[in-house]
Amino acid sequence: MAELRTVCPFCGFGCAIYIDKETGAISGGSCVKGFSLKNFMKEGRIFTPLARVGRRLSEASWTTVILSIASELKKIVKVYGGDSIAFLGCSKCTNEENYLLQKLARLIGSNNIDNSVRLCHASSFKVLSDRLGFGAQTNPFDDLLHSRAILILGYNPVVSHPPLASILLQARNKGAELIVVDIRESETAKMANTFVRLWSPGLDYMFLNCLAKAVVLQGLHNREFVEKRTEGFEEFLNSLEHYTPSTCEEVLKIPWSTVIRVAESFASAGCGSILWGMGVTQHIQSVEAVEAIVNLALLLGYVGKRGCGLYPVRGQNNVQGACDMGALPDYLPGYERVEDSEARKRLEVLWNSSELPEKPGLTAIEILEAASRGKIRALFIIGENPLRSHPNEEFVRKALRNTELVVISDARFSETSSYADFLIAVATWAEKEGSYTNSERKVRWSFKVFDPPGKAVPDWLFLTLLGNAIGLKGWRRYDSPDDILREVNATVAIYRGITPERLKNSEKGLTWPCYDVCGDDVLYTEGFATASGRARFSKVSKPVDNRFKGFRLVTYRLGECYNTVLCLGNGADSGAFPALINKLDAAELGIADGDEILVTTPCGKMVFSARVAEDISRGIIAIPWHSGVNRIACEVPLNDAKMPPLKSVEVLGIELLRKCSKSPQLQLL
Ligand SMILES: Nc1nc2c(c(=O)[nH]1)N[C@H]1C(S)=C(S)[C@@H](COP(=O)(O)OP(=O)(O)OC[C@H]3O[C@@H](n4cnc5c(=O)[nH]c(N)nc54)[C@H](O)[C@@H]3O)O[C@H]1N2
Ligand SMILES: Nc1nc2c(c(=O)[nH]1)N[C@H]1C(S)=C(S)[C@@H](COP(=O)(O)OP(=O)(O)OC[C@H]3O[C@@H](n4cnc5c(=O)[nH]c(N)nc54)[C@H](O)[C@@H]3O)O[C@H]1N2
Ligand SMILES: [Mo]
Repeated sequence: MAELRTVCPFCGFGCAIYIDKETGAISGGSCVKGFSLKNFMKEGRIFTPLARVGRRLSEASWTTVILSIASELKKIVKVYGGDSIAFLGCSKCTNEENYLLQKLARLIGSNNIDNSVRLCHASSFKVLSDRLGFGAQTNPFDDLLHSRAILILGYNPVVSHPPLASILLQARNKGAELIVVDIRESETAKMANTFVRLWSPGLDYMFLNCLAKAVVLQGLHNREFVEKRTEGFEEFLNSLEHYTPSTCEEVLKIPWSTVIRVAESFASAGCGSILWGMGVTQHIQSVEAVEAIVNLALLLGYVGKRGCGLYPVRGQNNVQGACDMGALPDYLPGYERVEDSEARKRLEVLWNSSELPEKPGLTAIEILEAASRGKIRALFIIGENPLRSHPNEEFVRKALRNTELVVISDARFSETSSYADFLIAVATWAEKEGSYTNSERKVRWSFKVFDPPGKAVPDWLFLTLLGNAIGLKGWRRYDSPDDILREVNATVAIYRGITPERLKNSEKGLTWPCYDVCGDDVLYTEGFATASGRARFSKVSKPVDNRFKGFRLVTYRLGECYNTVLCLGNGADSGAFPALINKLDAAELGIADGDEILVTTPCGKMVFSARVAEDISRGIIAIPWHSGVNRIACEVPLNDAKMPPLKSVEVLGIELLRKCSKSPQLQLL
């Protein structure tokens, strides 16, 4: 068999990518990112481990690097304790690597471990696990073909998950009603039957509560489902009293008849799904918004059935797996709570370790905040680029500068990697093997096809050697990803049946929960995974007038760019990153298409090129986040899931800097 199966390293849709070992030919990619894989993976690589000598990073041997990190770490733990160490990562690494990373952290005595979910779907995770049982998508993607109405909020799959957009298009062609809610007419909005443009960012929870009110007023809710399968309905209904047709009209600035029309078409479909993305989660009110999504689904009985699903579509290729493996400050592997002494005891026995730390650790932004005050003495960054991906570059820089020991593992040089004391050169896609879990909870094995370049090694090997060198009680030398996955099978109940043997032989993958046999790929068909077996409604908060003073900076994604790593055909200086502004706002500010503007936030200033648009709400300046705009985003306030407000940054001013007729330019000040 010359062709080997891998999993695409980009998004959480997780296309299978096949590589012919002999010719190197690649097939299976279904979007522009996937098509770029072969060349892209070779760019900017780190070939050898590097250690800081004075101001420079110099080549060093693996032995020196691992022994030096181990010895510095031991000194720090001895003086300051295990919780002075923190870990960021790694939604790009395999399940086995994430499992090892969190084990290393916990055996060192630290629960300060988080991953990019904190910038992404942490609020979805929190609400879904609290209300339904599992912090995950309920149904597979193909199931959308059975949905008769599909509500999409703050999510642009045409750009972010193109193969899913194809499924949505098929569903629409089969007669499903596609309803898209966004603050601008996104590519996905263009294929909708109904598009609702919100006039202000962060308004989704009120829109959803108004939809729920309309459903109740029209008597369209599913009484049988509510009665048999849920709890907390009365309290929810009482709290919904604050939402009346007139308060809804006031806060949403859309006629009540529009709300009724959307509610009716979604409710009367009989079977519907809800998809949401960063436009919902990266806001201060995102926990309320996801609660409102769950409330609406429960009200209509749109969960636990084929064609009725909740889809917080996952961003990174293994962000689901990183969470499943417990790379989280408050959850052990398999979603057992850190405070649960029984769960900790079970792990202590399995790991043959001494006592595990019992207090939940710091989340990602809290880790950097503590680091900026010198409270984190050693920081491990495994496959993240916080200097670009986290808000407020100056804040991140300060955190990196004020940390004694910074260990960064990456496959390529990034903005952040220059802050490393030790830079770990690692293997990436197709250069290592292991399992990944996509947004559907589907676990698949990705085979090794190529050797890593130079002296690079897979993250799991680095971690296993480091644990050994530190001499952690309970650590053991792992020989292969299979070896680690076997320990995962023994530790994580929902992965018990996902053994290396089964997984390697499974073309389509195995979906969790998979105790001994893998069950249905639709969650909650029988009961919810809560203590009572019922799903819980959330009370809603009062509507508030969302009027912000001045502008808000909103970020979004481009199809040809991937997070901080990839921008095909664009350079940061090519003027490819325009700032969208409504044409009426632009006229008031004297701005024309292509003009250079200065955007000021409480966290900095940056120059962009204006793109005057009609299809974006007023009071918003929307900028692709790949542009480096996080330089001026702010890290606070955090929402209830400890996420920063990446989609609604306060803007202090927008100034016209220079009239430009030529091609737009983006410059960093
Ligand atoms: N090409 C490409 N694909 C990717 C990525 C990439 O960078 N590039 N990244 C991957 C990752 S990590 C993730 S998490 C996913 C994210 O995928 P998406 O969630 O689709 O990402 P965004 O474009 O950031 O945000 C989605 C939409 O939210 C809208 N929006 C902003 N504020 C609001 C609001 O308040 N309300 C509403 N209703 N809408 C709002 C924006 O206009 C945008 O259209 O994509 C993954 N796939
Ligand atoms: N303003 C604003 N900011 C945002 C967002 C936004 O919408 N707006 N989106 C947020 C979202 S949804 C996310 S998920 C985050 C993403 O934030 P990050 O995870 O920091 O971003 P990536 O660019 O995906 O960086 C991943 C890094 O992992 C490395 N890598 C890849 N494979 C491996 C591997 O196997 N091992 C190791 N060790 N390294 C590897 C890559 O080279 C790269 O440097 O950004 C967030 N930031
Ligand atoms: Mo993400």
